[in-house]
Amino acid sequence: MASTDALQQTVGLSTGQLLELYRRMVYLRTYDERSVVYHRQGRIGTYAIFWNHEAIQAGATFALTDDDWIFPSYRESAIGLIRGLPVETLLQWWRGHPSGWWSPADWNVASITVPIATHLPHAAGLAWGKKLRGEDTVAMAFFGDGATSEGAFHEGVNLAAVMSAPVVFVCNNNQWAISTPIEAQTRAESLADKAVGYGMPGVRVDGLDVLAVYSAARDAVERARRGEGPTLIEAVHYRAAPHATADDPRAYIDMERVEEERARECLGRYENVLREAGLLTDELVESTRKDAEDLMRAGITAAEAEPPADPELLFTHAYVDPPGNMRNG
Ligand SMILES: Cc1ncc(C[n+]2csc(CCOP(=O)(O)OP(=O)(O)O)c2C)c(N)n1
Ligand SMILES: [Mg+2]
Repeated sequence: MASTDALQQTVGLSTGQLLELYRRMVYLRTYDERSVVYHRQGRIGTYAIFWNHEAIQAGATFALTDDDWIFPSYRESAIGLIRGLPVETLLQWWRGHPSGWWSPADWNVASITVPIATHLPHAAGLAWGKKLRGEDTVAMAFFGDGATSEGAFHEGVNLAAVMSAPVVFVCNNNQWAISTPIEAQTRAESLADKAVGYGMPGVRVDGLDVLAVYSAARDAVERARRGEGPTLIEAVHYRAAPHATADDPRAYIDMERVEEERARECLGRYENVLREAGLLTDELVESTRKDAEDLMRAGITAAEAEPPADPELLFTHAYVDPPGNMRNG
C-alpha cells in the first residue's frame, strides 16, 4: 500500500517496528489508567499520572538499544516495562514495598527519581564513564519543564557537554510544574534554547507525535554514538491530567483547556496514522489492549500476594551506628 511505504520512508521503521511502538504505547497507557484505578481502590499509594505522555516515553526510548541506559523521573515510573521489568515490581514501588526496587544494572534502567533533576548528573556521569571504558552506550534522561530551573539540571547538562558524554536529555515540557505554569518558570522563549548556552544542539518536537519524538531521539542517539556529545530534546505538549493522584488541578488550571488537550491525546493520534497506512485493524487494537490489561491484572495480583515488608527495614540502611533509642532491646 502506497501510504504504508510513505510512512516507512519518512521514519525509517518497518511495519513490525511501527506496530511494536504502538504496543508499547498501549502498555504504558493501560498501566497508567489501571494505576489510577488501583490508587482509588487503595491498592497503591499516591501515583504520578502520565496519561498523554506515552508518545514521549515510547517514542524516545524506541531509539535505544537494550545496552543503553534510561534515567526516569517519577513521571516515567513505568518506563521499565519497555525493557521487560515486571509490572508487579513497578506497582510495588508505588506501594512502598522494598520489592519495588530493582538493581539498575539488571535492566539498564536507573531508579525512579523523585528529587527533581538530581538524576541528570548521574546520567552524565554514567555516560562519561562508559565512554572512558570505550563502550558505545548512550544514556537517556527524562525530566520536566520545572526541572530546567534546578541547579542539578545545569550541572548535569554542562558536565555532559564539556565531556562530550553520550547523553540524550529529554525534557517533557507539559507546561506545568505542579501548579507553576511555564510562564512563571522561565523567560526563555523555548527550553530547547537553553542548549545553546551549553554548546549542544537543542531540538523542539511535538510531544504528542510519537514518530516526531522517535526521529529526534534517533538523531540524538546517533550523534551521541558518533562521539559528538549530548543533545537536549524539548517535547512540547500540555498536562492533560492532575500532577498526581494527590493533586486537584481545578484550583489552578482551566479545565476546558484540559478537555481540549484530552481530545487530542497521543495514542488515538498514532492509531489514526496506523489506520490510514492500513496497518491497524480493530482486532489488533482489541487484542493489544487485552494483552496489556491481562498483564496489569496479573501484575497487581502478584504484587498483592507478596508478604508485607518488615517495618524494621526502614532503619536497616539508615545508620552505621543506630542511636540508642533505635537499637533493639
Ligand atoms: C528538588 C525537589 N524540589 C521540589 C520537589 C517537589 N516537586 C515534586 S514534582 C514538582 C514539579 C516538577 O515539575 P516538572 O519538572 O515540570 O515535571 P512534571 O511533574 O511536570 O513532569 C515539584 C516541585 C521535588 N520533588 N524535588
Ligand atoms: Mg512539567
